[in-house]
Amino acid sequence: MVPITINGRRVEAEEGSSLLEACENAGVFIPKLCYHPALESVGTCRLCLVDVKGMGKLQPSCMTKVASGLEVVTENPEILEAIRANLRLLRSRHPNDCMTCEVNGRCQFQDLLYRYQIEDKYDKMSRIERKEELDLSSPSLVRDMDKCVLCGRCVRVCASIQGMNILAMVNRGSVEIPETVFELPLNSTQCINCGQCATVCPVGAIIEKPHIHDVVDALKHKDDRIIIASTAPAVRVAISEEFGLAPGSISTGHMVAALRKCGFDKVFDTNFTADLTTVEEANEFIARVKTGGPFPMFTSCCPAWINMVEKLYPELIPNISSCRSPQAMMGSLVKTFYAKKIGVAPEKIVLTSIMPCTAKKDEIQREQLAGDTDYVLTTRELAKLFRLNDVNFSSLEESDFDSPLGLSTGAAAIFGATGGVMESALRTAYETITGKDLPSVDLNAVRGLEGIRDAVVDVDGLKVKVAIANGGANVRKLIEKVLAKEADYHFIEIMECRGGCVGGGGEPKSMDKDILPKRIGGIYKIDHDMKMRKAHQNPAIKEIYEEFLEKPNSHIAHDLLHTHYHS
Ligand code: HC1
Ligand code: SF4
Repeated sequence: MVPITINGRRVEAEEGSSLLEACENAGVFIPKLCYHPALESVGTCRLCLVDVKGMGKLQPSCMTKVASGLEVVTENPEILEAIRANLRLLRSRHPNDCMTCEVNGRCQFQDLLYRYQIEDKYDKMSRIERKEELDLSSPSLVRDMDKCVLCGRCVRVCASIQGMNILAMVNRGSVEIPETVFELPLNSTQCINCGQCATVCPVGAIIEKPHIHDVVDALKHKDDRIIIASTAPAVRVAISEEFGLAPGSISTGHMVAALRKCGFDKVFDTNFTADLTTVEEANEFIARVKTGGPFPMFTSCCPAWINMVEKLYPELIPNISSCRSPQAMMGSLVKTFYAKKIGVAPEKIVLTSIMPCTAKKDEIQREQLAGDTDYVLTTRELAKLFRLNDVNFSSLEESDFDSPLGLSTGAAAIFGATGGVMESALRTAYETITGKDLPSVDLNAVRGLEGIRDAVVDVDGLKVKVAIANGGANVRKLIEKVLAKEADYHFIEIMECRGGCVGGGGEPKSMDKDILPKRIGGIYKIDHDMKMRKAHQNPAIKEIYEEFLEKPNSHIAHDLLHTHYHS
């Protein structure tokens, strides 16, 4: 740490870190649009300008490094005028439909316009004068480049974190906007629908394809239909941030209560089917061990990963576990097992899945799964639904999930964090193979936030080599190694988003650089505090096998819980 002066106040800051971070750590507001803590800084929006003594003209603080003795001013008339001029320019090309925009009230640009009082007399555009075509082609995302503020965050996240390079800045008159290759509709590119571009977008230029309006409509006009929600492992933690709670806080009971308040007839838990996935997947792995492969076996629950394999690495299709994702298993069980159990036609059930993920919107439209899950709301959309219903989130009395698809173990909770699907599968595979209790339930070797991790797990003398990758660019690195035969793993967990589902493309937008470890902390706490921490011990899972599914990998289990892939 070195001493610097910010607005006449002496503070300590980390040498070599950015001045922007030093100012924010000191509680000094810095306006910004192109800066994002997860991305490399580029200094293009010219909003984070500061006056550094001895440096002449104003400097972008995101690109200026902290050095001992630096004297910085963040507010003076010259800085203010420069910021306002840059905002006015952006404002002049921005549409005027904030009132009905999907990110109204959650927009970093809107906040800045308000803070700096940039009036609309500079507005030259209305919705009628659309400049760029609205891209509705993707099942997961909507691109409205009229709303783009040219920050380039989507381009950087897609290239450097996801390793996909779907978007690039191209010239459009006097400005550069993010475009797809050959300006193709998003769905005609190799986009994997991960939605990371939407999570870093400071405005509404890239958003999840909204299902919220359909869900609101279904809840309003129920008729004789049963409206069901099912919630993913990662949502119960991240939803807290939308209601002012500390990142990492666990809101399971409040979330369930809020869903009931919105009018859902039943609230099921995707964690239940995460346990089911574990049992099916562990048994599939054991079967592969017995029959010699093919190895490595890859997990299959991340739909962006499935998209990546089908589009870029089709030769790996035989290696992907045939298990449907927990979301898809819930869909098929609700429309078969549950519909039968309550004596209702499947068409009379509307199932909404609440996911931290945009690719899950794509997944429900896959040919084999179509019709099972009706809608997918992201965590962001869920928060919007709660606000629309005047839910006073934290003051609600906590509620529990409904049975029979609502009971889960700690092993399901950790599906929401990178390494969790692997850890859960290993807990079950170990005990199924050896018939013995695991020496320790916590398999710390597979936890962490590094992009690629590996471990050797001793299963009664059988050395199982496992690997875990999170974040598309890391995934691609690991896959290239596997394809080059430089790695001989037996089992690999893949999550396309950094941190796993807690960092999904549908999660609340966050400018907290430690957001992933905070959310992951909440996920492991849920597991740690549970009595049942192994999927195969879940009594509701045992029951559904006895009553309906017979045994893991049975014929009916294959029909309802497994799937196939195509290039
Ligand atoms: Fe995930 Fe999964 S853990 S994919 O990360 O296997 O989205 O949370 O719901 O389906 O259960 C996401 C999270 C989620 C599935 C489960
Ligand atoms: Fe890139 Fe993912 Fe956005 Fe597609 S969804 S453009 S792959 S960041």
